[in-house]
Amino acid sequence: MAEEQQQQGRGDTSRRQGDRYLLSSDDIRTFHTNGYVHLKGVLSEEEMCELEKEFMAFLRREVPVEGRDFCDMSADYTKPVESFSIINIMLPSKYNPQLKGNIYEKRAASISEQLLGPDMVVDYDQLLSKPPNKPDAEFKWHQDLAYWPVTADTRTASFWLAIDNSTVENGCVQFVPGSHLEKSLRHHGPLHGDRDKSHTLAATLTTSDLPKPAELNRGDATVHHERILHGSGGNFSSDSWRRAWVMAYRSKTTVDEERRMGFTHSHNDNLTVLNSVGRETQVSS
Ligand SMILES: O=C(O)CCC(=O)C(=O)O
Repeated sequence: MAEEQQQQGRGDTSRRQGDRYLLSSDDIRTFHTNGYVHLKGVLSEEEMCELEKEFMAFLRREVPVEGRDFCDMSADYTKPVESFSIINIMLPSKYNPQLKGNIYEKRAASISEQLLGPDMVVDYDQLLSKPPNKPDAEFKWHQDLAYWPVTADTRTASFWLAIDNSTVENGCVQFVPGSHLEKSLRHHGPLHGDRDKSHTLAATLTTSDLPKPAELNRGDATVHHERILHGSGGNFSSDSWRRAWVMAYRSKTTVDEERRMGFTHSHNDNLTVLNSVGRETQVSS
């Protein structure tokens, strides 16, 4: 324990050990108790610069991305690309396979293993950007599991890596601590009435839900549980982007099960499978 405190006191360079990032027992406890944990300095500035170059190639549309995998999570599919408020790029490492095995992926693998065990593999990745001056760039409250099909093992470590400093002003993610412990998923409805019009699902908060903003510095990451309620507000900053690189680790068995159903997390997937919220709603009603 004294050693952990020393490590934290020294800052985070000592927690990065080659491809690994060392968690403290406190980090592990926080993830399981609150449903998310904030990890400082998961990547160095030099490592961030390399990743940012790849990120920008997608934003400049130099890497072709198919159909709905380039979309706006705050709007329906008819909104013109030039005015997107939450630019969402699904599966960057499918569209640029050279991204596979990057340093972020490796550190995230080591963190997932410490949190959830040795059988975790990458399920999907995603790039999310809110340009400045986008008050409508709201990512609606949701639980990730509501988006996914029913599988036997739901364990997930979802990483959200800050490419820019992320603040309440530019629309950082907010989590409702402890909400992952509820027995059933909340009710989620399609934001635009129909999943064919937009991929986005939305849940509503109750007065007893107390969201906590996760303000991160560039290179920090949060890791969250598949059932935690989270969302984010608009970007009210006049000059700051809010870019994030998301990566989700799930068990190999679960990823194999999803793929057998034809579910890849692409927004071009044919949604014939019942998602988890549909199943839990049916079971509980
Ligand atoms: O970036 C956001 O605002 C939301 C991201 C999110 O929902 C997620 O990473 O699961």
